[in-house]
Amino acid sequence: MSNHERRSFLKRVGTMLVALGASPALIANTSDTNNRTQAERKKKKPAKRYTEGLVLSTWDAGLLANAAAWKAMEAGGKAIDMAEKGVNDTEADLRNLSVGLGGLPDRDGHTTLDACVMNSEGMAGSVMFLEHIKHPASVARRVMEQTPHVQLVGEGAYRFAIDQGFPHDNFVSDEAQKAWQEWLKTSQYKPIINIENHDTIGLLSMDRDGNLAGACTTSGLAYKMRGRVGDSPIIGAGLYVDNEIGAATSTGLGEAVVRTCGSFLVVEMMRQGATAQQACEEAVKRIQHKHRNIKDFQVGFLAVDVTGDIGGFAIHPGFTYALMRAGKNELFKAKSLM
Ligand code: SD4
Repeated sequence: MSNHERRSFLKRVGTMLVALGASPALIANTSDTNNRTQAERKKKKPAKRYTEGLVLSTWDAGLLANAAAWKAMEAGGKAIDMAEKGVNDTEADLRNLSVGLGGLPDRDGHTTLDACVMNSEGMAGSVMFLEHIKHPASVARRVMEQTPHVQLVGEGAYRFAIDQGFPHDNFVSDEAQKAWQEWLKTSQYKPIINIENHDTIGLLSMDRDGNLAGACTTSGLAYKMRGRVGDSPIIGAGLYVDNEIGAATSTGLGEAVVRTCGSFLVVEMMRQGATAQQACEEAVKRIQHKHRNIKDFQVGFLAVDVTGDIGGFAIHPGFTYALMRAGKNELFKAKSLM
């Protein structure tokens, strides 16, 4: 929005408030706040960007994903290439029960995949409820780069993938099918923290130009209802990247993250001055505030800001994350609320 457009927008809001009978104090406050934020923004020195390369990703599988992302960077890749190649590595691991075609199925026995990506320009792509395609994150990238849309779902996403040259894959994981058969005996839906349902990969990448991108990919909650979509492919929930501020991703019970726009919230907190760690903690606290049953589910957030400062926080202990920078790739245990 240009200054002129902003001024006329504020004028219109003011007129609207008058029409609605708002008090002069409220009207003054609206434009005051705006002026103040603008002045503050002008005063604030631009943060010094981290330009040595960084990859931050969820859970233990993040170590291998980070290494793949780093390799992509060494090969001249940008942040978005790092993000895609990193999570492709996890998607290709058919033993992973939470990501890719090896993931645990829905109640009807079908593995359905969700993924999204965001690049440094703030562009986004996402696929949901996608079947028989090995690399949903790469399809999400094609949605971002080859279509005017952000999200494609189910049959449409599948057809798009096939049109784009992705092969149909009939892989069925024996392990996942066995687990589903076992589950069918009781058909009880009860997410178990950290064990049964959580290994989604959310990966945040920073290239040597200091630009940010991210990807998130999952088979979603085990034994979910057919058609259920979680946070992972939802821009602002499972992933959010703002190259001026930072990036965030989430894992855990997607419904809780969607309800609170989790990753967007983390990035917005950083915009308001919170550190990456404080922002992750605030987002978990927001989930706590909005849910009565947080002892029954897990959510974890990761964040990085443009200076390379990182944060990670979860509801329960047990959330691990992998951080690679300066060529060193390490696994950490996130702090938690409980
Ligand atoms: C979902 N957030 O579909 C995902 C699940 C998850 O590791 O994180 N699994 O709700």
